[in-house]
Amino acid sequence: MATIVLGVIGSDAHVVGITILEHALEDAGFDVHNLGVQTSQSEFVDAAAEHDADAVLVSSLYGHAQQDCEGFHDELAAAGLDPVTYVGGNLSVGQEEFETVRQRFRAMGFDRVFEPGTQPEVAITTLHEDLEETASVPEHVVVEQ
Ligand code: B12
Repeated sequence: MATIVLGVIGSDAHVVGITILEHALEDAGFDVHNLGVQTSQSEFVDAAAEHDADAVLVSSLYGHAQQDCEGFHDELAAAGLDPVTYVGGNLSVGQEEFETVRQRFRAMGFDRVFEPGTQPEVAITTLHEDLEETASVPEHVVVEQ
């Protein structure tokens, strides 16, 4: 099963969303390394290298996501890493159109940019698609060969 590194970037201390994501991803069978809140770019990069992460999920709620994520993909590349990268939470300040926000973070290198309030199931389904894995099959389901 795929390995996921996740955390809340910068000085952001909003812990609830990332904790829910951690448990949902673990329940879905992913190998999850939650770096928690107030995680620096270099801590993300070091953890991604240490755990050979397939995907890195960045959360930001407090309105400074753009500044905190600037140069993040350069740091990953400098470490020779190219994981799938997602960012989500509450990525802007004010009433900005989400499509504008999405384009900005896509231009920064994120593979996917998630709207405020994205449910964990959406992240799980998308990870399965992006990592080209089949969803885990419950034990009682007989799979015909
Ligand atoms: C609780 C809360 C706090 C608590 C946090 C306690 C804690 N340790 O967690 C306290 C009181 C400390 C706090 C402080 C601040 N907060 Co606050 N806070 C909130 C509040 C009310 C709820 C956040 C929450 O827990 N939501 C519940 C969880 C389950 O939802 P979630 O975090 O959105 O996560 C879900 C999804 O978004 C998604 N998700 C999240 N990240 C990611 C990442 C990926 C990759 C994916 C796929 C999905 C995903 O998955 C989760 C599960 O569904 C929100 C308002 C709101 N209603 O959202 C404001 C809010 C986030 N806070 C805000 C602000 C401004 C602050 C402060 C800067 C205020 C201040 N001036 O001091 C500080 C920042 C302090 C810091 N260093 O971080 C603003 C941010 C504004 C913005 N972005 O434009 C908000 C939106 C309030 C507002 N309307 O103004 N806050």
